[in-house]
Amino acid sequence: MLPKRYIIPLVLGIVISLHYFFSTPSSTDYGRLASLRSLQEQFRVPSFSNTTLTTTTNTSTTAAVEPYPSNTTVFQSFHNDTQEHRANATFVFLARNSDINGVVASIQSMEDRFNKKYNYPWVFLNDEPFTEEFKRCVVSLLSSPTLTLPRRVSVLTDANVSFGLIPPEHWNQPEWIDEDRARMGRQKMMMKGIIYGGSVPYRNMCRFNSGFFFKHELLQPYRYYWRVEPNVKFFCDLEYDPFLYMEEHDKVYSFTISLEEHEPTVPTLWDSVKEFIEEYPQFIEPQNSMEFVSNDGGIKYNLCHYWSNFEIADMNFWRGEAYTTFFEYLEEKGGFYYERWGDAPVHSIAASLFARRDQIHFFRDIGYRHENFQHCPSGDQWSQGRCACDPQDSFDYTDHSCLKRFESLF
Ligand SMILES: Nc1nc2c(ncn2[C@@H]2O[C@H](COP(=O)(O)OP(=O)(O)O)[C@@H](O)[C@H]2O)c(=O)[nH]1
Ligand SMILES: [Mg+2]
Repeated sequence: MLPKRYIIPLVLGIVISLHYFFSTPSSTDYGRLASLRSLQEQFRVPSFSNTTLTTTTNTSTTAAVEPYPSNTTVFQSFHNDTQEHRANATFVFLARNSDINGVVASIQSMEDRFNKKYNYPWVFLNDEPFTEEFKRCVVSLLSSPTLTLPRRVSVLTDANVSFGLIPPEHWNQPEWIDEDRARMGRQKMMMKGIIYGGSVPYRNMCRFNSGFFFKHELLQPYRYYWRVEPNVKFFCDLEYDPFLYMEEHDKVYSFTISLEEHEPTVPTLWDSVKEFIEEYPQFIEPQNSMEFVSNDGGIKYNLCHYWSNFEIADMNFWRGEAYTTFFEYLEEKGGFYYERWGDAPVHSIAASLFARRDQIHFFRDIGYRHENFQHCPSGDQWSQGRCACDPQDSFDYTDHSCLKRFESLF
């Protein structure tokens, strides 16, 4: 008979051993649950209980980041990182909760044609908190075995999806804007039938995309981004990494479609640009591409811009001194609200003035559609990319395209 005093330690020992044995991966359900719980803690994986998605808050930031409120959630998704060298890059998706169907369609298209092989992360931004439903939808889509290869659901690596809230001061119309003047501007534009002419949220969005998105906490770790919008289509397989292309060829900005802006949205933008050039000549790149945005050496704006709903670009360019000074200069003019300055002309003018012309790239092989225009590759690029678009239906050399002007730079 075992003496009584040995019984309790013995029982305790057996219990501890059993827990250890069953907690190791690939044993029983009990083990799966225990190791899943520790993974969740380690990687902040969302836990699904019945129909509720519970999330954890990401408070980790990199150095020199503004102290934003803890407003972001980060999920580790189930991607398998197969590529050896990847760029420091992410997708950026600004969206409203109500955009969810269009968001799903765009993610599906991007994953299918490119990202299933590369597994770059996704960052979603919103001026309102994303709903649990929005997040659940996106997270489950990005970890769905039906979306891409089954391997992706089982291997946990460093690709992730994160959801961030935009700080109000980066989004809302600033206090110092004269609202009476802004209202008059909106009314004038509405009378002219200009698209989004009466919308304040649209103006917030344009200003945010011009000067703030790259300051968001969730984008601090990254250098390159690919902007994606709801309901866009990627028509062709992409067999190489455009982020790496940007990095290896020293590109800072790229596009697929370029066109002319509605003049009434930017009546005084070019005056401000000219003032800026006079005040800060040191920021103008000697090998600039002024001819893309002006037909007369800078006297007038020709309205050409790169369509910014598609952008693959280098955030260091936006974070640099030239663009920071430029954006602040434009911001002070109030034109984002008194007029309706778009992020597309603002980005395009900056890229034309502060970057070398050879640092701007036309991704001819990326088939892309955002209503109402598309770029469809042709010839070998069309067949090799298995493009699902009509090469005859491409905006490239139509009347209001600026592609010819871009090509004439070289
Ligand atoms: N969170 C948020 N996103 C917005 C808002 N307005 C526009 N967006 C996003 O900004 C991008 C551009 O808006 P969109 O409606 O597509 O404008 P369009 O492409 O110029 O017609 C899209 O990704 C939208 O989801 C808004 O008020 N809040
Ligand atoms: Mg859009």
